[in-house]
Amino acid sequence: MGWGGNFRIAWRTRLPFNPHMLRSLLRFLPLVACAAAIAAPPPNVIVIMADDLGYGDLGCYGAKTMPTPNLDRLAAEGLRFTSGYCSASTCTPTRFSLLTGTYAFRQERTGIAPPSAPAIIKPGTATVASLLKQAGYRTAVIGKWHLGLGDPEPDWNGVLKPGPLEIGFDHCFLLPTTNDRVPQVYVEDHRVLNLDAKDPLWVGNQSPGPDHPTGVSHRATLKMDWSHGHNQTIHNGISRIGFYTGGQTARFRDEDLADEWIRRSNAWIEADPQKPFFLYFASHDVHVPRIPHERFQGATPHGFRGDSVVQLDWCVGELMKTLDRLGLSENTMIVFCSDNGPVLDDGYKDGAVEKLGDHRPAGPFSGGKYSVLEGGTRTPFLVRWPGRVKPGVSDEVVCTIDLPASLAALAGVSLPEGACRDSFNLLPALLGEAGAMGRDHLVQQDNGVSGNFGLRAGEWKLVRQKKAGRTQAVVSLDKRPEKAPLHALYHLPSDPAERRDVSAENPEKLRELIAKLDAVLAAEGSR
Ligand code: NG6
Ligand code: CA
Repeated sequence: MGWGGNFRIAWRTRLPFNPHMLRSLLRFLPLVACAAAIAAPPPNVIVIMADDLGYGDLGCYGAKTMPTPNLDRLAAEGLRFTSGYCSASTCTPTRFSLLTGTYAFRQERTGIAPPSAPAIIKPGTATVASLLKQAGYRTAVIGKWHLGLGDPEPDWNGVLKPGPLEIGFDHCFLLPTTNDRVPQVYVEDHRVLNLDAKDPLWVGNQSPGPDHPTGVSHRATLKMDWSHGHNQTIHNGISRIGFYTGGQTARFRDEDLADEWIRRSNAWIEADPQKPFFLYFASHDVHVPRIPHERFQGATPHGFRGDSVVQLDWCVGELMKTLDRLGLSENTMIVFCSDNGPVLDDGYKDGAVEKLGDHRPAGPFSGGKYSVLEGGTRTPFLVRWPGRVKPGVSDEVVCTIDLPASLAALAGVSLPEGACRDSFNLLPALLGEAGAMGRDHLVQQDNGVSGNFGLRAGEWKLVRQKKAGRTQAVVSLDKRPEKAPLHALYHLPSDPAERRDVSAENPEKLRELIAKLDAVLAAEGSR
């Protein structure tokens, strides 16, 4: 399937109306209908990526005390995947793979990016954005980037290049890193927005001087206390990772991030709703520091972590409203996913641990953010396209890394040689077509530094620790007290929580999966 540029030009051409034309049109209606079916305009695509959202965090995935009506509606009107994954259990590697379609462990320095990281995806790399742009789409990324800017480092007061615009996006409006890291400014296209040249922005990893207030020196003044790390420069009463000074007119308030990104997304969609578009909406919810807008504070019994889920749900609802208002809902494919599994205390004392109650952020799974157990990467995954996708639930294995190949297929673009090396075209499975299959295997990585891996293959899951004897889920939701062996094998249908290592009973399966994992890790690509 696919729609070429010519169709789109024909589709956009408006003919002057007259009665003679109407008569001819009626006479040839069957033919016209047939042609219209062939020349259906390519769908718009919105990929909404949540941050640190777990499998169990939404109503449609079983949460009882997180009101998520908009996401539940999205699920009810689309396909809800029970084996939808991101490719890593931290942000930067998942986002790298979402865009490039290549496993992050294949490229150096794709772990969590520091504030002054250079652009991690090199200009010229084929990405989901460049492929759709090639098919005639307008392309934008709005939200959290966390894939580095500039080369060899960001020029905060100058032109921030390379970045998204050099890998296929026409427009970007970004939080450059992640909001617990400095600086709290927006980057629009190639520049920091609202920067006053008389007050340059300085960003560094050493304190600029002994008088510079930090989360340590001014701890009593903070509006949210830190629990580990996150105790350097203070902005908006919250201390962060890293140091910065200046750029006062450019700084945002954490409470306003979601509103601003929705405003910007709506404006960008509305600017040219006739042309097909691809929007990558990268929410910061529910990453730390969790500072939802005042109107969402207290929305759940779970403190700011729960309230941030509600804010995220509001964002999804606003995007859906915009599509409805512009008459675009029917022909827009929305993919909703997360960048890694859940975490409770990720460096701030925001009540996530104390106010958890009976809520299970990772649903039935073990582990969470930073872990290669299922909770680290098995996350909410929804696809809605009313004109095309029949509502339902799918148990097929799909992953965010498959979006480049699948969306390229949707737009009728072929992948360049050597590009998107681990991205499978799963379009039929993503659209819920009868008999369509998902992946038969998927490698799950953590931040990429520890060298732990998971391999999901059918009903089986192999977990490989870099070193035997380490606890399985470092800093994770349910840090396991037991020491993990080098390899463990789990049978997911009977043991979704990966508690019973069945490798002794299944030596052949174990050998097969170890060999498969080794082969994927050693190969140039797995597509
Ligand atoms: C860790 C941070 C954590 C979070 C994570 C990145 C500390 C102690 N922990 O290093 O708070 O920022 O990096 O999260 O600093 S991610 O979702 O963007 O990958
Ligand atoms: Ca994340």
